[in-house]
Amino acid sequence: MKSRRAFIKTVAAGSVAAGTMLNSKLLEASPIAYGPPPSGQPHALPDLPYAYDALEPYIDAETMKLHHDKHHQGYVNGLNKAEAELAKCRESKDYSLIQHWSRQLAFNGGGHWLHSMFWKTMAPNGKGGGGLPGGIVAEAIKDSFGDFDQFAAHFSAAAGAVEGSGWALLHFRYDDQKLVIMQAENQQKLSAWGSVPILGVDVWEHAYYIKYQNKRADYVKAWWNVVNWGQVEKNLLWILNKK
Ligand code: MN3
Repeated sequence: MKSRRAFIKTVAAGSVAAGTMLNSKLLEASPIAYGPPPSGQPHALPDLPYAYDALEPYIDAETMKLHHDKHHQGYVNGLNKAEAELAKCRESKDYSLIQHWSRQLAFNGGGHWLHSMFWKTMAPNGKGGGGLPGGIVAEAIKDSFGDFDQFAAHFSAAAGAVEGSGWALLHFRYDDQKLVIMQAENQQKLSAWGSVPILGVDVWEHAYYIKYQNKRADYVKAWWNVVNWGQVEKNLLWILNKK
């Protein structure tokens, strides 16, 4: 029988090996959001995959610049700060602010992940953006919602009805292999475990107010013209291949 000390040593060595494997083999390949930061580096703002004005006239350049450069950067900074503060908690064994930093981790981590996905699942209209999904995404939508029009009406309604700031999200749910539409308040509340988003629309006012003012429904209607269904398919295929 192993001594307690030897057991701890074995478990610790296993943890290191597992961490290395996760970093290099699994997370790096994820196409959905941002992928892992370079080893030991803080989280970083990903580049937009197109110019600020590329989604005009549906989403204006000024909104895109502020949204990406200021808002998304803010979530990246907040996530790095939360992780640094949680590391300090572990070092000092002072957990008096654990609730605050745990909340910051969820809010800013959610913001960084969702925005990274959001930029990638849009593309200029006619150049990867808009139209209808094909292939496995079309099949999955039919299987889960009946047809595309029913899916789109449901999704738009969910986006329009988010209270305050948040998102409408299309998730893949692992256990029954269905697509489900959920809302998220802020960046992190109201979605269920066991599923992962493959598409989302940001309905915080910062996402549309300059061009659309209070007309969120008009913004969501315009957003369909820039949805990058090819990226949504990549997201879904990646999940299915990782099962
Ligand atoms: Mn936003």
